[in-house]
Amino acid sequence: MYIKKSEELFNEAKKYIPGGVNSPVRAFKSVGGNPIFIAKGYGSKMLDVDGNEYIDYISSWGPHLFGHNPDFLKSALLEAIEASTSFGAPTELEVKMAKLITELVPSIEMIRMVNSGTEATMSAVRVARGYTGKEKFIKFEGCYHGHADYFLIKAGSGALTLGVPTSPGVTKGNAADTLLADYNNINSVKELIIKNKNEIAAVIIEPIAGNMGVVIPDKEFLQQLRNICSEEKIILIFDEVMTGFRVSKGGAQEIFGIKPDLTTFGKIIGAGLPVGAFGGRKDIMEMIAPSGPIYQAGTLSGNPLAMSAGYSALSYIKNHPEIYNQLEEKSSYLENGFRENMKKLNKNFVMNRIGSMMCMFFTEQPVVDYKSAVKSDTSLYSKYFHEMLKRGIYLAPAQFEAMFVSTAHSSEDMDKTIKAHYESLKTIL
Ligand code: HOZ
Repeated sequence: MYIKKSEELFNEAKKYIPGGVNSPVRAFKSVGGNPIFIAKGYGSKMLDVDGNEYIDYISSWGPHLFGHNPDFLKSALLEAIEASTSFGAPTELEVKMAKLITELVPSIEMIRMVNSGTEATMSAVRVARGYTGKEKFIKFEGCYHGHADYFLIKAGSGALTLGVPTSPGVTKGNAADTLLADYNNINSVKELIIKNKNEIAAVIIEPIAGNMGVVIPDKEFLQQLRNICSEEKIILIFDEVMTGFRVSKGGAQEIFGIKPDLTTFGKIIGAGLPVGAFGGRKDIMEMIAPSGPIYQAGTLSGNPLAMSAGYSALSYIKNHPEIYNQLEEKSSYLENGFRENMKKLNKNFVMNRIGSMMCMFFTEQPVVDYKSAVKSDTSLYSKYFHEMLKRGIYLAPAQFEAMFVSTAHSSEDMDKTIKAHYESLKTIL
């Protein structure tokens, strides 16, 4: 593998961009080595600037359900671009998009578009606070909800990977209103509620965690969370930035049959363009300006390019519900292949998978929360990552992330991946 141009670009980038990248995880800091710079993507593959081809399992961190650049997406974008890139005024497409999302996700009665998952989660918490008149909220250790100050406390994803789960720059005041519970542990939530009686506005959770690696919730845990929130008049927010439209048409809430009060979405509803949204109960959403007093705004919110891309992808999902069976088949094929490999190597590393999101942890003990996730041997993950990369398989350059399968992954891609997995493990163990 030859990566000279990537290396040169990275050196140049470091002079002008902090750490050479515009988002930390992609810098390869936790796995070592230099990031590869990407020239283009097509279907299940990406090509780097040095001409190396990879099977892509990052899928732009989730949104590429159909791989890179499916035809319907290209035509939608080309058509939209003819009509201008931005108006800062309402368009018909925004109405169609909002209506379509409310059809696909029944808990959403009204929705507001924003420009990223971070904006969606921070706005959802503001709305929950404004609606309830309370200030504190509960998040779970290892869950990541973007980079608003009050979320960067024991956060997952890059914050966890880079060893700064609680970031400098977050004020004590901000941190004081963020209460931390343990994932899959309802008693930890109950204790916080008792200690902070009538002070908690919201509980925010990734209903399937994807930012401490993939961690699957116990259905009973989610159900009890729903019940307590209703009893205590606390707004339950499902952060479905990763899981929305990926694990099923209606997200994790559909799989587990639980209705949150508010839901947040990210890049997937723009098919990879910069977009996010939050929505839910009408009585809560109507509190937002201009219909209510809680302020939230954005010039590029509902941007025509993002809406056009998103509408084409969500319409495709609506008209092709069979894609979720395809994703399940492909992902279970990969999982089984990986498990077979481990058997041959006498290893029983944890493979957490739900639909097309999965993750292998380098530990043999079940991974159900942050504390068990961090037991994974991350130095082994780094070696594994580089061995896979050498064999043309592009995984997340960090243990505490997910692997995303798309409908574009072919049987040939998957067999190549399973073979690379075996050879990589054999090399590093
Ligand atoms: N926060 C993203 C993963 N959960 C990574 C974003 C990126 O580097 O693009």
